[in-house]
Amino acid sequence: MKIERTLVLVKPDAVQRGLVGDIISRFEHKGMKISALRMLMVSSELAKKHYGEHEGKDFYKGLVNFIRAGPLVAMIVEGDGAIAVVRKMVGSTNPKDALPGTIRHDFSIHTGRNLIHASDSAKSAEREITLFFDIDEIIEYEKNEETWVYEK
Ligand code: D4T
Repeated sequence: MKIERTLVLVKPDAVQRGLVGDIISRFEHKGMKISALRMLMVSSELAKKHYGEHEGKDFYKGLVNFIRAGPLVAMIVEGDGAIAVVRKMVGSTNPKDALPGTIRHDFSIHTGRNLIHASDSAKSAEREITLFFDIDEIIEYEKNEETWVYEK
């Protein structure tokens, strides 16, 4: 078992469409733990840092504007192999390619409005968690259900 933490952003489109609860529920129902959670308006500086790898691409400006178009919900999701598991639950970048049962498939249709971000590697997770959370905002706690989620 390898417990990992990953950064999830419930993007402004999901907040406006009232999907925050449904999205959080999926991770809770999977048996994962939320170890940090907050709603925020992303600054221009934070948006540019978060999407730095896409600078210069034709969709970059739209992406940075979109992530700042309204409040988003940032959270750290924790669990066994969480980085890959959460990416799988999120689905392909283009919702038209995302498999049924994934968040992007089930709730969205357009790449520029694909509801959610999740870290794509251990390195990205570490970088992105530090961008969105201070260390003292990450809460370590036991969940009573864990013996019913994991065979230790
Ligand atoms: P994020 O980073 O939001 O979890 O998305 P992905 O990891 O699935 O995809 P990505 O980094 O390649 O793209 C980041 C972000 O840019 C938007 N986008 C992407 C877009 O608007 N047009 C495009 O052509 C692409 C490739 C969607 C997600």
